[in-house]
Amino acid sequence: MDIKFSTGIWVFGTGVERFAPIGYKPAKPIVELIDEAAKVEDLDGLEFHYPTEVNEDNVKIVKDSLSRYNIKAVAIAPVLSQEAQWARGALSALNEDTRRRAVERCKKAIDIARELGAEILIIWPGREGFDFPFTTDYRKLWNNYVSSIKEIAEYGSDIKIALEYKIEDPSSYLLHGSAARALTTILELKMQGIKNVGINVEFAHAKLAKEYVPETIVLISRYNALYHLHLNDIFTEVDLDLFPASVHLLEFMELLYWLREVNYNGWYGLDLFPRYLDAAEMIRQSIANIKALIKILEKVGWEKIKKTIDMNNPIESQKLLRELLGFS
Ligand SMILES: [Mn+2]
Repeated sequence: MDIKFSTGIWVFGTGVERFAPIGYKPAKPIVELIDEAAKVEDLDGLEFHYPTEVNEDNVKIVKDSLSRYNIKAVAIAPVLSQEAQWARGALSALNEDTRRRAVERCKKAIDIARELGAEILIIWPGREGFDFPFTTDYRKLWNNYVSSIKEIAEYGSDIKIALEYKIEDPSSYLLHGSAARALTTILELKMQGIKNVGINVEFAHAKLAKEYVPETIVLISRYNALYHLHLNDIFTEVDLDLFPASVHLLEFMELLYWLREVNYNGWYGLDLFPRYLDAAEMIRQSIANIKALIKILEKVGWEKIKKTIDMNNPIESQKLLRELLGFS
């Protein structure tokens, strides 16, 4: 299996979090971050936020720097959550000026994506929802959100618009809490002839939605909507972007099996939060985890795994689990 790995340039950031408000590491210029990323073997692509990481002023330098290292720009993610102006929503904002600003930001992010040759626009609808009961006309909220996505998808008809669902945080309640909820927007727009909206599945966000990620991948693939992946892991409720497969090992193995089975040929994106760890080393170990699991799957044999699944027999599947763990 030939896998292309990407990561967010934000992974090389300072590590600012709720309980470390100034971070753990010094801030560095974007070009230095790309220099660091280039040192990671097997990393073929990078993802950027617009306008905080890449913007009209630095896009040329970023482009030069990427081409010098032969790194591909994979995705641009417009900042729609981490600023006070989006406190009461961005693409779904009930305030029309705010909503217009959010849509315009996404269009500018698409321009940047085109300039860098990135094929994906990641929309993380982290403020598309509400915070308190009895405050919101949910009809207006959904109408605004879906028409914003429609306008963005029409503007970027050559770009894949990938919705990254999450159940809550930073807003208290989010419209796209699960894959199925994101699919309602995708299918509604499909019925209107818009075919470039899909999903970026973040492993930890799927776990927060109580999904079993291998099945989620299959559901999304039914609608040709699996556009991108943000691989990581999580213990229970707090989204700290841990090493992929470091907690949900067997689920991760089955996920990798099903990604192959649905012929996913997109990027294996890594959305990690190294905090006090060295970012390059966390990415290296994450890639090594995934590669090792694929090696195990190959060793046990894709055909054998398929046959076991097709038996639909829980007893036989336990034997397979032990074989995958090296106990047979
Ligand atoms: Mn993510």
